[in-house]
Amino acid sequence: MLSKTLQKAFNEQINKEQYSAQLYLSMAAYCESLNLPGIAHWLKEQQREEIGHAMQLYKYIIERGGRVELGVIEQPSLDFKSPTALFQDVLNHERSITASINKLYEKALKENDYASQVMLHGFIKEQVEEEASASEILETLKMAGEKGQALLMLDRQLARRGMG
Ligand code: OFO
Repeated sequence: MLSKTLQKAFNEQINKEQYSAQLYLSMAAYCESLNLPGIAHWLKEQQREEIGHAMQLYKYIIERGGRVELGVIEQPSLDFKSPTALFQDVLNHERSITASINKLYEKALKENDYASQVMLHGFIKEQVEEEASASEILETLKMAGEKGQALLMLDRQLARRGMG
């Protein structure tokens, strides 16, 4: 059985994952408005992944005899200034999620809750990938700039996410 402290922390993490999904969908909508359907597609795939993270936590709380308690999802930004600024925001956001997962893990360590520790290993690994992919796209945008051919090429490349 999950302790009340851990149950609260896992529920808070569900809310953060739901906010991540909301943020990436808002970012996708911004990219659609700039006629960048490939980047928008990448962000919509990201949104789906975030819902997946929330649902993994949902399932885990229930498996451990806990109670899922959903909260209000904060409104995301609507304007992101530029594609480069947007990916800087993605990277900053993922770093804040990594910090939050690490805090959750520390709580599981403190309580000697081994099952929660094992469950969180997947999330810790996932955060390495999340930060790496955001950082890679950000670096490409910084190098290639945001105008013309280079941006179009990146848009085409990101359109292929999830297509093997
Ligand atoms: Fe982006 O990894 Fe979940 O929030």
